[in-house]
Amino acid sequence: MLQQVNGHSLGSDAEGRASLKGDLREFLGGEIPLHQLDDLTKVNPVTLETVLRCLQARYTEDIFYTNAGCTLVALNPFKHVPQLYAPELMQEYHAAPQPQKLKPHIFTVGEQTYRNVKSLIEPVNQSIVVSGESGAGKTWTSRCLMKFYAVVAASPTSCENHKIAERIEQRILNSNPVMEAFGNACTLRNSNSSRFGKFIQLQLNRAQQMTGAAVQTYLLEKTRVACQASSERNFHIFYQICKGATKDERLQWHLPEGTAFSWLPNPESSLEEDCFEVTREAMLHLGIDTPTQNNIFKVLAGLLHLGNVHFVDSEDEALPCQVMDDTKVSVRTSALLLQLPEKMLLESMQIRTIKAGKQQQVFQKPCSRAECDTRRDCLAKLIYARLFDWLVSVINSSICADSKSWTAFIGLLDVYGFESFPNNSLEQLCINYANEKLQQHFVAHYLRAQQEEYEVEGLEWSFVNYQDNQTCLDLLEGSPISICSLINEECRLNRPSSAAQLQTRIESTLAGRPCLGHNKLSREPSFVVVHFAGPVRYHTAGLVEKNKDPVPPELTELLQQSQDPLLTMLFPANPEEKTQEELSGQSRAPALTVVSKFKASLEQLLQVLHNTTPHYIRCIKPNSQSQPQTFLQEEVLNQLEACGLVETIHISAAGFPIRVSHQNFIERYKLLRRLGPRISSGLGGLEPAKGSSEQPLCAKEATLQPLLQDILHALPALIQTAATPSDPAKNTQIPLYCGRT
Ligand code: AD9
Ligand code: MG
Repeated sequence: MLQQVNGHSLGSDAEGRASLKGDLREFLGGEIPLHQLDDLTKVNPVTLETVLRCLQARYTEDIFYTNAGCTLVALNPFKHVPQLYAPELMQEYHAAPQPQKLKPHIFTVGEQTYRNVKSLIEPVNQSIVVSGESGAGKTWTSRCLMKFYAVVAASPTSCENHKIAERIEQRILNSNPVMEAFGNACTLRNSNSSRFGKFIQLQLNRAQQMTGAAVQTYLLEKTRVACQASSERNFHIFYQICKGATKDERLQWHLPEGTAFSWLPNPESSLEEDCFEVTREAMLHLGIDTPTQNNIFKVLAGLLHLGNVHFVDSEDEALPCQVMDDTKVSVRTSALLLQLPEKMLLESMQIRTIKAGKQQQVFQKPCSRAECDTRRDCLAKLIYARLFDWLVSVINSSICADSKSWTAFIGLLDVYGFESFPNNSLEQLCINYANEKLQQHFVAHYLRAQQEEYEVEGLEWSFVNYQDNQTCLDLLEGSPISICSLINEECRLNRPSSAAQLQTRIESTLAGRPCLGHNKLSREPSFVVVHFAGPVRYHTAGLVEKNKDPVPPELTELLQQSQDPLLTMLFPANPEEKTQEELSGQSRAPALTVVSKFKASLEQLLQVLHNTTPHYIRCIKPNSQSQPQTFLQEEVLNQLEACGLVETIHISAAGFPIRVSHQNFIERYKLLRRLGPRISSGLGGLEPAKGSSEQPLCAKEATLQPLLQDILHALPALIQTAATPSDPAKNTQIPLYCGRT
C-alpha cells in the first residue's frame, strides 16, 4: 500500500525496504542494484520518490554517502563506523589519481578542495558549506574533514609556542573539544548540539601544508547559561566540571558531590559530560595552562551558585525584594568564587540605577522580583559570553599562522541547522535566517548562476525551475520594511507592550507577503514565517528585549571590581576599553541590536564565501530519534524537499560539471596548443617536432599528461574556443565537457 506524503506517493517504511530490489528495474531498466548507484543524477527518472528510494537502499546497505551532482549527500549513520574514517582510507583518497572515481565520501570533497587550492596562476580559496538540520551530522562531518586535512596536509615542522612542541594540525584539532565543551549542549534534537556557528579557515602554504587556522564564531546562544527549555541542558562544560572535578577541586570550587543546581537541569549521565579530561588536555595544548583553567572552572562554579540565588517579593514596594533565606548562602559562595564584594553583588541585582536629566543625576530604584531574576541571568550571560569570546581569541592566537606563511585557505562552515521548536524566539529567528542566507548562496551560486550563464553562452538548455527563497529573505531582511526592521524599530520605541505591538505591526505592515504564514491558532502573540525548510511560529513575548540585549551598567561596573584574575582580564576597569554595551548604558548612543550585529556578521561571512570556490555537503538525518538502522521516509523526504535536492540533481545531471575561467584555462592548457597536432596523431612524444625551434617539454610539464588525457576527446573544439574567445575581456567560462548522461 502506498502512503501519500506532501503529494508524493510512497511505500510504507517496511514495504519500502522489502521492495527495493524490485524497484530497481522499474527505475533503471537495468540490473545494477539500486544501492550501487553512487550518483543520484543516474537515478532515472529523477523524482523525490526515486531519490528517496535510492538513498534508503544505500542506507540499508550501510552506505552513507551519495553524490548528487555538485553536492554530496551525507546520511547520519547514528552509529560508529570506524573503518569509514580510518587514516588509511584518507590516504587512499588522497593518493587516488581521480578521487571522484572512488566511492562517494566526504574525503572526495576534501581531496577535491585540496587539489583545487593549487592553481597554476594563483591559489584559489575553497569553502565547504556543510548544511542540514539539527542533529544531521554537520559538526561530525566538519570534524572528520579537519582530521582529513591534518593527515594529508600535515606540516613537517612543529610549533613550539606555549612550551609544547607539537604539530600545528594537532593543535587545530584540539580546538574542537574545547569549543564543543563550551559551545555545545544537549537539546531536544541533538545531544551534542552546536549552540554557535563556526567558520574555520584552514590555512595552507605554497607547498600545500597546513600552517595554521582561524576560527570565526557566530551568535553563541548565551541565554542557555541561565535558561534551558524543558528536557534540554546547559552547556556541556558545566556538567563536565561537576562530574570530573577531583576531591580537592570540589573543595576549591564549592561543588560538593550531589549539589543540585537550578541551572543544571537533567543531570542524568551523558557521553559529553565524561570528557572533562579531554577538554582540559586540549586546553593545555592550546596554551591555556592549569592555573588559568582552574580559574575558568572556578568562575563557572560561581555562575552555578549564582543560579541558585532566588528572590522573594518584598512587602514594601519601596524596598528591594529580598533573597530567599535558604539561598543566601548561594550569594555568599558565588561572591566568593567570582571574587566580588557580596553586598555589591546583591545590590547590583536588587537596585537599578537610573541616570536622568542634563546633569545625569543618579536615582536608585528597587527592582521587582522579575527584574532581580533578569539581572541575575544577565550577569551570568555577560560573563559566559565574554569567556567564550576570550577562549576563541586564545584559540586563534594559538593556531593562526602569520599572514606570510600561508597563501590560500579551505573554509569549513558549520552553522547551526534549521530549527523549529514548540516555542521559537529570537535565537531560532537568527538561526533560520542564517540558513535562509546560506540556501540563497547555494541557489544563487549553483542553481541560478549556472543556468543564467548557459543562457548567456548560448548553450542549448531548458530551464530547470527551483525554489528561490528570495521572497522569504525579503520578508526577513528586505528594505524598507521587514521583520528584522520592525523588531529593531520596537527596540528603539521601547514600548511596554512590545510583544503585542510587534505582532500587530508585522501583521498590518507585512500583510500579503507570500512567506508570512497565517497566525490563527496561537493564543499568544506570534507570527509565522514560511521558511524554505518549513513554516516556523515565532513567539513575540520577550523577543524585543532579547534583541536589545541590554546590559545594565551597574553589572559591568560590578564585574570591574572583581579581584579574580580572569574576570579582571575579561572586564578591564580601563574606561578606554569599554565595550559598546557599556557605553550605550551611559551615553545616548543607540546600541546595535542582536539582529543588526548578526546580520552584519552574516554579510561578512557571505562575502568571504562568494570569494571562494564553494562545495556543498548536505547532511540528512534519517530519523529524529537518533537511532541507527532507521530510515523514516517522511522525515527524509521533508529534508530532501527543503533543500531542493531534486532540482539540484536535475541541473547537475543536465549541466556542465566543470567550469574554468578563460585565463585559467589558457594558462593550464596552453601546452595543448603545442601538443595539438601530435596528439591528434596518437599523443606523440614530448620532443619537439623535427626542425621546430620549440624547447623540449620539461618534466614538470610532462606531469600534466594525465590532465591532457582527461580532455582529449574535446580537444579540437577547446583549442579553437580557447585561442579565440569572442570577448577575452569577459573572462568567458569554458565548459570543459558535457555531463549529459
Ligand atoms: V546541530 O545543528 O549542531 O544541533 P549537527 O552538527 O548537524 O547538529 P552532529 O554533527 O552533532 O549534528 O551529529 C549529531 C550526532 O549524530 C553526533 O553526535 C553523532 O552521534 C551522530 N553522527 C553524525 N554523523 C555521524 C557519522 N558520520 N558517523 C557516526 C554520526 N555518527
Ligand atoms: Mg553541530
